[in-house]
Amino acid sequence: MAQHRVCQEQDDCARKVTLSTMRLRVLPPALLQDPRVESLNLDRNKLKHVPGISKLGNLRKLILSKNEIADFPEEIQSLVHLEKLELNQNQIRVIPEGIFSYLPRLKHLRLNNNRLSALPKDLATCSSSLQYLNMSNNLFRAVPQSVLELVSLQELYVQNNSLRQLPRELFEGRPLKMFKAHGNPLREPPSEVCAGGIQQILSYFSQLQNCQVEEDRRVKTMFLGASLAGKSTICKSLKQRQVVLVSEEERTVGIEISEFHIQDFTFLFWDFAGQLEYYVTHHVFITPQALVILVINFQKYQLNNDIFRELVGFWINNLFMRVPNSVVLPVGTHTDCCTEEEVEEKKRDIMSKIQAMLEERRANLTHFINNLESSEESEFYVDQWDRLKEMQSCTLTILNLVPINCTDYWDIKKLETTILEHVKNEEIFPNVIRVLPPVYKEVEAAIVDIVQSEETAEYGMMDLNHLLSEITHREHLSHLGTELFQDILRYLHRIGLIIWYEEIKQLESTVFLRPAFLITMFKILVRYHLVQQLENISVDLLVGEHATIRDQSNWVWTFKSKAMLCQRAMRALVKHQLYSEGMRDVFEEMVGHKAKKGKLFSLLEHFEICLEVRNTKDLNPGAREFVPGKRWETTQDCGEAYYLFPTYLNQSEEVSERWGGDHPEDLHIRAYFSPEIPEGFFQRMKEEIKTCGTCGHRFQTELLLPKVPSDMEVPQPPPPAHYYVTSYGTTTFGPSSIHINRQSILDK
Ligand SMILES: Nc1nc2c(ncn2[C@@H]2O[C@H](COP(=O)(O)OP(=O)(O)OP(=O)(O)O)[C@@H](O)[C@H]2O)c(=O)[nH]1
Ligand SMILES: [Mg+2]
Repeated sequence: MAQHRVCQEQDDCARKVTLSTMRLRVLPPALLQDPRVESLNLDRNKLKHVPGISKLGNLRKLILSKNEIADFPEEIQSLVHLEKLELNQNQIRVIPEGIFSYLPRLKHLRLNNNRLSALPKDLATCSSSLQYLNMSNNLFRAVPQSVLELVSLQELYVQNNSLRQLPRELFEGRPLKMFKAHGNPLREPPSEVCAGGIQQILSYFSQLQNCQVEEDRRVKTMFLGASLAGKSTICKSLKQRQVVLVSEEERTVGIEISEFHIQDFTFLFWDFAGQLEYYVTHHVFITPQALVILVINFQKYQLNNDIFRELVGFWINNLFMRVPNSVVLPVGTHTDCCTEEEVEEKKRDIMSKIQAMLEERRANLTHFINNLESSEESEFYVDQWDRLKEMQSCTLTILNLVPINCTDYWDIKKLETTILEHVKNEEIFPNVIRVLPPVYKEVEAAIVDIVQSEETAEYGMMDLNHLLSEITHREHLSHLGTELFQDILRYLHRIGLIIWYEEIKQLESTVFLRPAFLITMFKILVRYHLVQQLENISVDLLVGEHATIRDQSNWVWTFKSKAMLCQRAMRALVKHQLYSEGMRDVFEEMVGHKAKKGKLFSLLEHFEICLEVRNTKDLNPGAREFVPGKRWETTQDCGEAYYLFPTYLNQSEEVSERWGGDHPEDLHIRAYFSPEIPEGFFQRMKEEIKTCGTCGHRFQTELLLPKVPSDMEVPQPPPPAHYYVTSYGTTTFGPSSIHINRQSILDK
């Protein structure tokens, strides 16, 4: 039956056979009768064994990916001409000795996504041929010796294993061009160094040579949770070693950063504001490998799902999205306002609901992975599949909830002891200890010194070269080269001590020595009561921006109704803040003017907090109604740059008035394009959407967006594209993707 689907090509006598996705459990006997086959693709079947494969002695390429192989097929040793072997996505635990020594031509070997913890010694016999090795997503605790002997390797993938150390030999004397190691508990070199690429790793090892290595024990600790939970109270009390009562009026604005030491551990506390308005900028600063202290007010907590979602579930979901492998310590505060029984009950309830969330996520991921795997067109979803698999491999570690009364120092002390116990536990925090060459610490100390110096401006923003020259003025660092300096900066950026966005063109030569300054900048524009801030702009400031009172009321109206701020309004808001905080000289650099974009705008756009809108009139709800299929007149560019803050788009009355209220069966899609709308996106959106990937329903969609008139002949749209929309997650359209937040599809 399978034979008619066998695609056989005669290509210069080389025979290729493709038998993918055919649910094969055994090899078709006919296949084994043709020893001329040189390329055999058997991926995505249900094979457990491949008896008889040795008959295909001319095979150069054998693909057995995504099957159910648990025992390595020993017959492969007979395939002496093999150049490419792919056994990824199986369940192989062991590869016996004496296979690879028969495969002297092997160039390409994929073993990723198995259960391997070791490789056979004789893999080294492929040393002159093997160029590509993928051993990612396995259980390796160390790089096998035989891999170190593969001197021809050009690409090596070891990500998502349990590696703690990478041997220096791995990077020396071989033409390695591509190396990936993320998702390992690396301490030597630390993963922040590995993320910098092969050059940075090499530089790290050369620095380590001939010097005393130092161990750095540092934990970035993020305090998350709703407002009034007690985050700042805990932070301050831990730091000051006494109960510090924060008043109810003293809400944290943005994020506050402080340093704290317990024994030889350094904690960088990031105290996040819990008020809703700040949530949009938090993601910029929520970084992996941190300890997350999730603070829950037990006085407010009730045993119902809504409260759970608000005080706990929301944050857990955020962590899933941003840093799915973090360690979370839930802390229940205000226990003095509850009875002992209540505390126990709430603790049990929270822990079991979090576990249920983890379980649901696991089940969802499995469900989506199975859907993709059984899809007829699964080859289109390789990227999504990889992403889902990666998500499946990492999950939050939830520590046991600690109930405390913040007004009692003994409870604060108890929390401190618990935190220390956890960070000392290598199973939970394998990354806390990092082995560093002394120069890393020296540069860090020099930077801390510069930050504290009176000559350094309050905002701590410095040009890259200026910073280097400041550092090299110090005698012991006078030989520091640019490259090593940048490597160390990259490391300090990743651990959160400084901020250097080298990937943003406009900011590549700017180092923020005080991350808090950026938070100050963000919170001027992303904060509660922004309307009042706009209304309170003084006449002097308005005059400075050549604006009138009428302009000001327009700004307020545009902001309230369209969530947009024009550049002058933003300048006035920022000016007020920076001038009052004595940072006048940095104003122009941050906000720019009509002709030049300021650094603040580059940042806000980079983190997708706002979007520049040039054609604001197009978004005017007063525009005449669009009739599908008809052309629509665009308006002229209005001159001044406007910025749209999607997070403030919460006034829906005007839209409801014109378009009617929302209906539960509406399909809600939020499409977010950055930097521009992908070519042909709307043409494709108007085509038939075939099937929902989750429920299997067929449905159609029509996008209510106008055609922009064009004088030129409009080319015919491409033939209908088929794509899937799943009930959550990201759906890919060509090179771009849209994220679907919520939808309800009825089969009509
Ligand atoms: N009785 C009692 N009061 C507490 C406890 N923990 C915190 N508080 C009080 O609760 C209020 C809020 O505490 P904060 O530490 O400011 O809360 P937060 O989580 O930092 O809030 P945001 O900064 O708005 O996100 C303060 O008035 C604290 O004194 C506690 O365990 N018992
Ligand atoms: Mg606070």
